[in-house]
Amino acid sequence: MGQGGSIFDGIGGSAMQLHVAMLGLDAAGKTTVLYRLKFDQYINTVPTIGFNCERIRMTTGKAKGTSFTIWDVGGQDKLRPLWQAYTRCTDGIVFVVDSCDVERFEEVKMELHKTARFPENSGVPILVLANKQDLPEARETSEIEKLLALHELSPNHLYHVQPTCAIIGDGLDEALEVLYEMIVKRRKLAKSGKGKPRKS
Ligand SMILES: Nc1nc2c(ncn2[C@@H]2O[C@H](COP(=O)(O)OP(=O)(O)OP(=O)(O)O)[C@@H](O)[C@H]2O)c(=O)[nH]1
Ligand SMILES: [Mg+2]
Repeated sequence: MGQGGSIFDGIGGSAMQLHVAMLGLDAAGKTTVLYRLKFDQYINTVPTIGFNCERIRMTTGKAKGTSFTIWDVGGQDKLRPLWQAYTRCTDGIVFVVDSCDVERFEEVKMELHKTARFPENSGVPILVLANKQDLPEARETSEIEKLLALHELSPNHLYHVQPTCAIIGDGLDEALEVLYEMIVKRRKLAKSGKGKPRKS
């Protein structure tokens, strides 16, 4: 959860500190996303064994001034049992998907729903990055949303699917803006004690 103070500090304001776990199968593009956001350039990656962590400060839009601390966790199957530890007490989950890797969509779906079902992740907003949209065989976001059965997520999860290309950074700023909005919406709903709509 955000560092310091009550979880409601900064609602509608500009100085929130948000913690986000970035998950997804190996080679989906998580580390490329992280370094693109942090350094505003393409950085060649190697498979992550363990995790990378960077703080990204938003400089434009509604989220201006907000800092996202993003934990990018290795996606190889032997590392996936670690995911649960990184999603504990996060404000949001970013799930990166290789939009071309059709053979593994079923595996992505299983891992995503497993993560969403952890009791500590109940109601945590989920941002799906439909990455590698620069490649001709990339599936569209509407198809990915359907194949991952996002409508089957518990109704208390806000979610959004964003098309991205981490190599050049397309869609990433917009994605964080939507994540910010979902987190703010969740907090406002929690504060008012009202039910939670499912889509951003
Ligand atoms: N064409 C294309 N390639 C991408 C994109 N994003 C990442 N890649 C490539 O995909 C490969 C894997 O990227 P990584 O960022 O290392 O993947 P990862 O999800 O961190 O993988 P693990 O650390 O093993 O979990 C690299 O060769 C990247 O250059 C993209 O948007 N388009
Ligand atoms: Mg990585």
